[in-house]
Amino acid sequence: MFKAVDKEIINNHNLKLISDLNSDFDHLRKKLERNKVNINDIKNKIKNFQVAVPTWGVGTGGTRFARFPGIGEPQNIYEKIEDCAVINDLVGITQKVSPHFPWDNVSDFKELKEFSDSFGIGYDVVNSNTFQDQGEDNLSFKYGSLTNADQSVREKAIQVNKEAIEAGMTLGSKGLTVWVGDGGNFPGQISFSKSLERYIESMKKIYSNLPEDWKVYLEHKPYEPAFYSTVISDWGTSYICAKELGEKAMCLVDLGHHLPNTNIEMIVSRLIDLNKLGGFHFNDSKFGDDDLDAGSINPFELFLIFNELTLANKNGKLKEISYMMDQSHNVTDPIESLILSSNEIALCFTKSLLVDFDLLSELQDANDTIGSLQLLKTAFNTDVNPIVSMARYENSNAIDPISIYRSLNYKQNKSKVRTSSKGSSSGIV
Ligand code: RM4
Ligand code: MN
Ligand code: MN
Repeated sequence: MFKAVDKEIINNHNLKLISDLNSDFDHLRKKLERNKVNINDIKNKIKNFQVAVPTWGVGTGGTRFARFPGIGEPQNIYEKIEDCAVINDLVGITQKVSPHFPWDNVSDFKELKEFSDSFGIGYDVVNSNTFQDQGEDNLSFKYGSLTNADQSVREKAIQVNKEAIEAGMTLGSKGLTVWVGDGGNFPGQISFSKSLERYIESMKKIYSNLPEDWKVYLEHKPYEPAFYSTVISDWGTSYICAKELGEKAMCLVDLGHHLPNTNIEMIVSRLIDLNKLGGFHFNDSKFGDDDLDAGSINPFELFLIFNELTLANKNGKLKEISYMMDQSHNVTDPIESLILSSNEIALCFTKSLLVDFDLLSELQDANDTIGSLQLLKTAFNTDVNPIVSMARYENSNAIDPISIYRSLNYKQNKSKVRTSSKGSSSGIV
């Protein structure tokens, strides 16, 4: 901690803001007390909250049309870790990163772990990439990876996942997320039935390579890159596969992986009740898998998701959940986006802690529709910034992370030592 951002700079900045924060916090404390809500209990929960940063998220993303590189952007996993450490030194709730393989492959993972340890950065769930070709052989993922008609291509995709598990073991991860781009672009292109069968067969082989204390997270997505059908298209398919695989297999909900207007909070509730909710990829979207910053478009939805989680936790139904962001930053400095997004996520979690779920249950049973909605809206409309900022302050992080970050001129300085990537090739990351 505080290798990427000097602690003194944070302290000096905080000194200028603490008096205003104290009075805002006190005002909110009194307000919440009227509803018998103890602000310090909530603050302590926020101080312990964590959400992982995707390593691919600190690189500048692109669209299908072009990629416009940002200045001083990281070129390899070491530089990505440096950027992630800047974020964490400022916000403190992003102590882990979620790496992507083979994108983040290195020759010596022990050395990488020592490097990230020195920045106070650990590893959350690892991700495998079988959605683009790799290696010199002729085994292409063009027509699918784990579900490809050709067994040798399937074996190659299984091998990519095994290698991701091995890398993750050295790095201290405890899980693997599998998202496949497999599917079809045209009616008749693939057999729905055979591809699902092959997926399960391939996943069983990956599953058998999981260490005892690991989980595998299955990520569904309705379209893209396949536009007519995807093999793991929705949470129901994901659930069926997770169930078939066994206890270590869980479902992962990427918020952007739903068609517009899907009720994601209800999916979350269902997966909790079915004991198969394993993790999240937080982001936001207007149309589909836009990978926009969490909470930027529909913060109410994010709040409603946390509402389900907080309720389930209260009822003893919630197991360990991996919270991760999955965003692509095309027009912003990724560091700023990830700081803001982690804050949005923490804010929505905080607001969910304000809800009186016993009262909500009474209102629901009394068919008091407006009363129920009002209860949720009151929590959602409460400005809980003083709680989240105070949690950061008490954890020795920044009260106002973005303004400190801007004062550092970090990317300008990095651009002098980092080689710049040219070109405008397309791509999501
Ligand atoms: C996919 C999916 C995966 C992510 C890749 C980069 O759409 O969300 O989780 O690893 O993008
Ligand atoms: Mn995702
Ligand atoms: Mn995605």
